[in-house]
Amino acid sequence: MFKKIISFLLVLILNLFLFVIDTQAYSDSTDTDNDGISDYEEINIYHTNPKMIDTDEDSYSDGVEIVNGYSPWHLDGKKLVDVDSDEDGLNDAWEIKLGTNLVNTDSDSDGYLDGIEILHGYDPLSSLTIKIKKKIEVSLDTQVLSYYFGDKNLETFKISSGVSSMPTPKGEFTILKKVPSRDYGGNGFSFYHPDTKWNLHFTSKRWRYYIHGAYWHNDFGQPASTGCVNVSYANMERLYNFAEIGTKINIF
Ligand SMILES: [Ca+2]
Ligand SMILES: [Ca+2]
Ligand SMILES: [Ca+2]
Ligand SMILES: [Ca+2]
Repeated sequence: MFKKIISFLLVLILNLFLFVIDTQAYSDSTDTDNDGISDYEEINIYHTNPKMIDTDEDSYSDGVEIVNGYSPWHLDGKKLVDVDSDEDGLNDAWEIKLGTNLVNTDSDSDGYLDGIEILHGYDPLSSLTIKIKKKIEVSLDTQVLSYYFGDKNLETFKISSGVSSMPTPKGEFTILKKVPSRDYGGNGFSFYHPDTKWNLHFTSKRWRYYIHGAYWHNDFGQPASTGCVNVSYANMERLYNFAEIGTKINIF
């Protein structure tokens, strides 16, 4: 009888212990340093110091940096999209959005780097070789482009489509070709934009249309092109690297 009571008590204590661990790990919203980011998120997602309001000591708190898209542990005002803390080919902003680990190069331990998995369209959180769909959406009404990995929105920004006399075609397209650099205009045209970087060719209906970088204007948010979708250089390089031949584009 005595043995039974002891073992019952032991099981009870063990369960209580596990419950405490569980609660601390999954529902702790404590914010010890009061910087707007919970201890749990600081430790498990952002890898900042939960006891220090300003981990990189650049005078901006961890919370303010994260909300505004800056890295809380890289100095010099570096944006999260411009740092790759674990050098796995996936920037910190996308790691956070995708739920991968920004200090572990291979979040699902399947032997493939997080960045390589995104590049080829595989799930960086599962070792199963199921393809994840990539998708680009362009709204001509709002002059906004968004792109997605599965249902996760990676980036959304303003673009310039064709002016009313030379509109960008609407419809469902796929990327036919990736062209690192090409010239636009020249002989017989009223403009010339040589060495334009990051060109995604999506249709040859009537003309050859691309989504491409544009360095000769900064009018994003309003139509300004001769039919292509213009994207700032700051945004186009990441989109170009992300997109694959066959990636769907929806222009509406
Ligand atoms: Ca905190
Ligand atoms: Ca800081
Ligand atoms: Ca990673
Ligand atoms: Ca992996």
